[in-house]
Amino acid sequence: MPLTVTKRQTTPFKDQKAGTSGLRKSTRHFQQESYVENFIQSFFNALNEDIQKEIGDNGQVSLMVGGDGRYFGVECVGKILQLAAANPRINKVIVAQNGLMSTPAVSCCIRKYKTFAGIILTASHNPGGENADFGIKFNCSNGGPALQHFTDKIYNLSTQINEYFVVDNFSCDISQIGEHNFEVEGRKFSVQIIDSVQDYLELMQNIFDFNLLKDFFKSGVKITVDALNGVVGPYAKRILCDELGMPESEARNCTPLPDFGGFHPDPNLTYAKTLVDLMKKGEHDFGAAFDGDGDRNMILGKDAFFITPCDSVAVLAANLNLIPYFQREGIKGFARSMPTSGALDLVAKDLGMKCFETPTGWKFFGNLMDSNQLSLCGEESFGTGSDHIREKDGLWAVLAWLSVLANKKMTIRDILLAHWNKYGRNFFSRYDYEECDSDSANKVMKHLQDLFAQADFVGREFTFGDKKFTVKLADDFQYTDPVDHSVTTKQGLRIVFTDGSRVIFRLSGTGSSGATIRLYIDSYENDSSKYELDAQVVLKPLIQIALQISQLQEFTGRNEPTVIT
Ligand code: VG1
Ligand code: CO
Repeated sequence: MPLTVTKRQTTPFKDQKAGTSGLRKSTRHFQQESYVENFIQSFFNALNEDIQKEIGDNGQVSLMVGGDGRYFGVECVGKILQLAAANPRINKVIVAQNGLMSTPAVSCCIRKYKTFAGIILTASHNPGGENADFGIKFNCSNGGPALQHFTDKIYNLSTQINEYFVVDNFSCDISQIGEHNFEVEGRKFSVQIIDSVQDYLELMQNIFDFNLLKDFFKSGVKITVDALNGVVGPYAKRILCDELGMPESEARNCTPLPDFGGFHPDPNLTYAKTLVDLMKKGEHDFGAAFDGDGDRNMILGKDAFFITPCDSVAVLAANLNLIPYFQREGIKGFARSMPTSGALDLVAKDLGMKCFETPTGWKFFGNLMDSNQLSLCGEESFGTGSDHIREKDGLWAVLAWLSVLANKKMTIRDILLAHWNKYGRNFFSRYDYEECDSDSANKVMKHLQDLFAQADFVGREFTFGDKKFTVKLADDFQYTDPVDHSVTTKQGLRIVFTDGSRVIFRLSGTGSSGATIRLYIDSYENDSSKYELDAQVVLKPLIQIALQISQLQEFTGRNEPTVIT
């Protein structure tokens, strides 16, 4: 049957505005008629302008499409193919086999196959399924998340859209690797199905010393991972089991499922509890969990010794020279998101390197990497990564940690103790108050802004028990990108005290309903007798003062956070 383009009338949705990382809504919301079509067509309309600018009148480009396997993903790939086939500016779409591709693998493949852009079908660490969340995220030709000016453009176009173009009878079997060729109204269009696990494996082989890692696995060390039924499972099995020799039985929940088997695929101490409980038994030396789309990681040592993501990136920074990729490429600089603790800054200072402080969200690291100023970066939200791609990378972080362990021949706990003894320890915790009602969450933020505006707030003293804190700075974090000079405002209300301790309040930009308030607490300690204390005990005065200043409990009626990290 000949393939022809149909123009279809539509009316705009008013809510297609991307948050911290793409558009996230309930699956049912995405399933509304024309919802996906409108959003993808708006993306194509924005993209076509860029193609015109960069390649000219007859320019055609290719597109990468993958997703984390959650419910509605395969159906959505089908819709994207029908719309892409109708767009004369796109001559090829590369899709991972069965549409399954981790976020880091999409970034890797955009760079490897040199596609003009990419679409990732994921709501990342949000639960999946018919009654949970779905998400769509756009990436650029550098492999990184689209920048604000581009997502703003898509949003503006989505508020005015009145038509989209589809090839109704277009279909393609995405389970078979290979190239499928089509002709749409006399124009050639192809769909290439790739094995992204192989592509990602090759990238990792180029970064790490696989022989060293194989020997490490043979040495008797017990390693286990839990993919929470997210998309990283097949990558973990192939790399850790087939290549490096980890027993299959240690690759837990490694089959991607549309509802993640009921897990909330967020690798933290609350939602990855089964791994935490397993590690507490003391039978394993190393445990790691990943989120739904495989860009986050949580790393635990023996007896569930927890490495905060802030410490994780700092320890890796101090040991990067052990990894072949960095021996070859050199170390260009470091970066962390503003709420992430200052542990990384201390290593940077020691090495004489720069450490950038960016707003929350991986998209802010891309320009720094593209301009050769950044090699390693991290976020407190279990994100660690390097300039090998332009997304955070959970499995990369695991291989980086295993490389450090294989070289140092020390336990995770001893590595951390040695690190704190050299640099001091940044105690860090994050309290998440999920699904607060939006009005009360806004009231908390407004209350803080009003306080910050008072002339005498700086200098004010707060006490809890015998601890006294004096406000040194209170502001709404703002960032000027050193490369493109774009300014991003309202990135978190922070109070910095005279001793360097910080408390930060932010509203999450990845939720699909209500509001999540995040409270971040960071405090530096260089009294070595305190390094092994529990962070919750050490930070208690600061946490109580943060709650007192913000009146968070009074405004929201919430006495306890949903998640403590
Ligand atoms: C959260 C994290 C942020 C992370 C983002 C995307 O955003 O705090 O650090 O980059 O999720 O991660 P927010 O706005 O909810 O605080 V993922 O794994 O969802 O792509
Ligand atoms: Co994620």
